[in-house]
Amino acid sequence: MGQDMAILDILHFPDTRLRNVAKPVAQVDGSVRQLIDDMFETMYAAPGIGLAAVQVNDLRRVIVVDTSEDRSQALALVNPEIIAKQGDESMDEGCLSVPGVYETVQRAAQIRVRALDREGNAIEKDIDGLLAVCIQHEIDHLDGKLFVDYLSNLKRQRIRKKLEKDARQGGDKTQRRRAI
Ligand code: GNR
Ligand code: NI
Repeated sequence: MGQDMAILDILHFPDTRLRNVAKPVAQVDGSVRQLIDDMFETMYAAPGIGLAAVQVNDLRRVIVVDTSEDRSQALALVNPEIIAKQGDESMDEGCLSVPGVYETVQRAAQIRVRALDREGNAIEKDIDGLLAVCIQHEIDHLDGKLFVDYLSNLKRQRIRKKLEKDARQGGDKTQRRRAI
């Protein structure tokens, strides 16, 4: 019965579908687990350290992350919520939906996250470092927000023009690098 995994197409800024706000998942069923598995395959293939369902044009509140070097820390979060945050952290960020662009963004340094896992169990975790930054970046995607929204209008406009040019030239050429 198990369906094969699939690599999904990732939307690129300034695609307006990246501005959609995802809807809560009512039940973690087989179709949600299939989405999670496809998202992991897509994220690892890219390669990236996180992926939100909105990036593959699915409007369910689902994210996957793995900031390990050896793909040993896979974490899927359904309906993730940040219930507490503390401190500030500046990090260079990239995004699979904004290929080839890396800019510094300031976010909370430590977060407490509440979510459902792949089995539908409620979990709560204290998280810091790169994983905390990544989860904040992914939850932003579920709310239609991109890391370029934290930059100046001028910078964002330059990035938009560059990506529109890349798209015209049929370029996915900048994407094959881990966006960290
Ligand atoms: O692969 C990714 N790397 C990354 C680096 C710093 C901060 C956030 C990220 S997430 C990004 C993958 C992605 O676009 N997820 O939405
Ligand atoms: Ni992203």
